[in-house]
Amino acid sequence: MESQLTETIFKALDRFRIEIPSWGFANTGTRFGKFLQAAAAGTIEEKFSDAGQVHSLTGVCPTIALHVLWDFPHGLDSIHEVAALANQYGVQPGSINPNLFQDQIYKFGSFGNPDEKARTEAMEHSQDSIAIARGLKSRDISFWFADGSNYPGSANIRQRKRWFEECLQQLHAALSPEQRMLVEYKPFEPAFYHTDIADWGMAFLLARKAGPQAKVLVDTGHHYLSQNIEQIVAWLLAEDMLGGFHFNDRRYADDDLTLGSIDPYQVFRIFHEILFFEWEGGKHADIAYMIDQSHNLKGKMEAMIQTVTMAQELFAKAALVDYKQLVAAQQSADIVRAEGCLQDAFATDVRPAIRAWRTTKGLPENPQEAFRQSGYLERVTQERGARNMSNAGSYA
Ligand SMILES: [Mn+2]
Repeated sequence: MESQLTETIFKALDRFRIEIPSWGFANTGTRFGKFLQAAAAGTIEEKFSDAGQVHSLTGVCPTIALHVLWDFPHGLDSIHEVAALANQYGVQPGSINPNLFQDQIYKFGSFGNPDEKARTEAMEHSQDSIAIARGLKSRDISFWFADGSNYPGSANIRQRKRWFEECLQQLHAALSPEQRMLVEYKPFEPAFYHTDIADWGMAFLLARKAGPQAKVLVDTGHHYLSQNIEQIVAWLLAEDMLGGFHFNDRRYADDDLTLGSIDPYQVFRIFHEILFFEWEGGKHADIAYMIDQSHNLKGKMEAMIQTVTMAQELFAKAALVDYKQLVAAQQSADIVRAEGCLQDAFATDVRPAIRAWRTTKGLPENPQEAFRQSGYLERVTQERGARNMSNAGSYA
C-alpha cells in the first residue's frame, strides 16, 4: 500500500510544472506605497537569475511569465536579449503578458475606451505582444484588462462589450496555429462599479467568440468571497475552455497572498476537479499552471519557493483521491463516504514522498533550506541593496 501511495505521488510530481512570474521578484507595493527589499530584482537579467535559482532548487519551474511593458524595455527589439538570458539562466520564457492598464492613455480603458486612439494603441501593444511571444516561442499570451467604470451611467456597457469582441477577434486572427490567447477576468478593482470582463461567463463568451485558440484564465484571487471556484473549473473543463491558472490565495479580495496560506483545501479541491476530469476522460487536460503573486513583506524568493512546494503538496494530495471509490459513493448517494474520499486524500502527509522524489531527481530534499544555505540571498542583497533602497518613490 505504502509503495503504491509513493508511486502515485511520484507520477503526479513527474508531470506537475508551475510557472513563476517575473514581477514576483521585483519591488512592488500596495495602493498605499512600496516597502523596498534590498534583494529585489531590478532588471530583467536579475529576474531571470532569481527565477533560475528557484527552478534549480525545485526542478519544477522551467518557465517564467514575462510582462511586456516591464521586461521588454525596447519592445520587439528586446527579444534577443530575453532569449539570451533564458539560455544563460536555464529558464525559458513562458506566458507573455501585455500591459493595457499602466499608460496614461488607458485612464478610461483599453479596448473599452470610448477614445479610438486608446483602443488603437491597445491593439498595437497587443499585436506586439503576440509577435514577441512568437519570437520567443511562447505559446500563451495572457490578457487581463483593468477596463471598467466607477459610477453608474458613465459607461456604455454593451458598446464596450462589442469593442472587446472586435478587438479579441482581430487578435485571435493574428495568432500562429500553436499560440493561445488566455482571457482573464476579475470582478472589481481598479474599477469599482462595473468591470468589462467581470467573471468567468463573460471571459468564456468573449473567448468563444474570439476563436478556438482562446481560452479562459482563472486567477484564484479574482472571485467574490465564498464563490465556488472548483465548480467554475469543472464547467470550463467540461467545455474545453480552461486555458490556465493564476494561483494565489486571499482572505478578503485580490490579496495576492501565498498559495494555500489561507485555504489550502480550496486549492486541493481545484486540483481534484482537474485530476478527476482527466481520470474520467483518460487524458491530460492542457492547462498552464502559473503563479500570480507579488510579495511586499515576505522575502520574494523564499515566498516563491514556499508557493511552489505548497502547490506540489496540494497537487500530490489531490492525486491520492480514490476515484473508483468516489464514483461508487456518488452513484449510491453515499455522501459521507464520497466526502471522505476527498478528506482522506487531503489529510495524507505527502511530504516524505515528495522529499524522496526530489532525491531521485538530484534536487535538494528541502528547497527552502537549500536556498537559505546557498548564500544567494546574501550575495544579491549586497549587489542590489544600494540601488534598491534608494529607489523608494512615493504614493502621492
Ligand atoms: Mn492574474
